[in-house]
Order: sequence, then C-alpha cells, then structure tokens
Amino acid sequence: HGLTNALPAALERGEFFIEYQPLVDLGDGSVHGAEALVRWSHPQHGVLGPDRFIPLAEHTGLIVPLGRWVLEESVRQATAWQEKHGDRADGGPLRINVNLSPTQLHHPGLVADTAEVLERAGLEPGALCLEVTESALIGADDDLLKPLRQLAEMGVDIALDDFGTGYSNLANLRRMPVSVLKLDRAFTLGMQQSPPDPVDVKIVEGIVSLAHSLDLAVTVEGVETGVQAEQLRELGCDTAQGWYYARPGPPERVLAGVLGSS
Ligand code: G
Ligand code: G
Ligand code: MN
Ligand code: NA
Repeated sequence: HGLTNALPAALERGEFFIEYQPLVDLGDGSVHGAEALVRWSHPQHGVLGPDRFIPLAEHTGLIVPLGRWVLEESVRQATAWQEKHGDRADGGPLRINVNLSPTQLHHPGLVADTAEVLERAGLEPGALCLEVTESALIGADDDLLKPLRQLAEMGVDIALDDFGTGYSNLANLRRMPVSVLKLDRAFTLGMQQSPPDPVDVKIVEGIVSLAHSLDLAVTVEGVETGVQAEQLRELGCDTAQGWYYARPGPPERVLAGVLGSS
C-alpha cells in the first residue's frame, strides 16, 4: 500500500499536523479544553483525515512514534494555552484530550513516555486526558489496565471514547481507571428533534446517572444544534463537543473560544 510505505518519511518530513476541537462546559458555556485530532498534509492527495492513515499506522507500528509526536505537540500546545490564559472558568486547567489507539496502549513505554512529555513541557498531569475507545478495553485484563492505572495515579484522566457503542459490561466500569465517559454521537442524534427521542432520553439519563454515581464525568460528542446542547445539559451531561460550538481547527481558534466565553 502506497500510503503505508509513505508514513515513516511523512513523519520525518513533518507532514502531520493537529487540529483542535473545543470541549465546552455545558453549565456555563465556557471552554473546558480541546481534543487533538491529527491530519496528514499529503503532498499529492491533500489533507487526509485519521480514518485514512491511523489504521495503517496501527498495522505497521508507526502509530507509536506518530502517537508520541501527537502527544508532545498537543501537550506543548496546552502549555502555551495555560501560559496565555491561565485556568478554566471553574478553576481547573484547560484540558487537552489525546486519542490513544490499542497498539499504543500495549506499548511498554506508554507510562514513562507520557510522564516524560508532561515533565518536559511543565504541564500538570491533570491537564491531560487520554481517550481510549470502549472497544479497546473490552475484555481488558490486568496487563492492559495496569498502565492505565499508573497513568491515573499520576493524575492523568482517562476517558472512554465512543461510549455506548462497544457493548461493554457496565459492571466492569468499576474496575477501570476511567474518569470520563464520552457518549457516542449516536445518542446525541436523538436529541436533535424537539421533543427528543424518548428512548434516547432514557438511555442518556441512565448513563448519566450511572456515571455520576461512579464519580465519572460525561462528555457528549457530535453536538450540532443548540436544541441538542440544551437537552443534553438538562439531562445532566457535563461537557460537550461538536460543530455547534466549533469544527476542529487551528489552535488559535480554541484560544478565541476561551476569550469569547470569559
Ligand atoms: O479527526 P476526525 O474528526 O475525523 O477523527 C476521526 C477519528 O480518528 C477519531 O475518532 C479519533 O479517535 C481518531 N484520531 C484522531 N486523531 C488521532 C490520534 O492522534 N491518534 C489516534 N490513535 N486516533 C486519532
Ligand atoms: O475521537 P473521535 O472518533 O470521537 O473523534 C471525533 C470525530 O467526530 C472526528 O472525526 C470529528 O471531526 C467528528 N466530529 C466532531 N464534531 C462533530 C459533529 O458535531 N458532528 C459530526 N457529524 N461529526 C463531528
Ligand atoms: Mn476521541
Ligand atoms: Na468518539
């Protein structure tokens, strides 16, 4: 595969870049942080989204150095935001959310690399949230959970991404070192209509109640309208992300959101 073969040189030539999508506090509309989303500026094919190359990078193992670059770059960015704007409206640090794929989870250097990246940038661990998909943790044994526990002990937050699509055993949530559930976009779709889809409302209510009883925060993805945002806020969701607030974009736009909301 041509794209696969081109990946290592692309990383060396600096063809990857990161877009940031703001995460918004549903309570007061202030910016909570941002998710880092990697793109490849390919010299022939133009800008490629992660769906085009992350699976290839996973397959070849290049995801480890690529993921480390994404982590370094986004932690550097978060440090810059912190220096420029200080804390969030509610007092905590602006968050940077970084996606981890299964190969990265299994890589023995994950915990030490993450600690080193944070240390070198001078970013407090509580400003970093690592997103792991629910499906990557299905049937997770202690070997897989141990590095996540170590990261959580360091103070790094772990989010379960695409939550609700992976058929996970809800009882298992208790033994997972997770502090955030990211509700999949599928659930926010039913909130687009007014009144909202009653079944989706029940599901979201149930998930929020379970999450809060376990001391987990709930983030909703794919919020595209104000009606959805209002309904999800009423259902008790904590933070939201989606085109209604901002599309993924350059880091300055997250700063503009911070300024605009203060
Ligand atoms: O960028 P887009 O909005 O198209 O994201 C598509 C998917 O790609 C997301 O669900 C996300 O999980 C994944 N993704 C984006 N950036 C990264 C990254 O840096 N590392 C990994 N492993 N996955 C990513
Ligand atoms: O990590 P994850 O796969 O959840 O990444 C989020 C994905 O959802 C990215 O591909 C991002 O571009 C996309 N996205 C973000 N906000 C919205 C939205 O409001 N609507 C839709 N349809 N997609 C979104
Ligand atoms: Mn994600
Ligand atoms: Na997701």
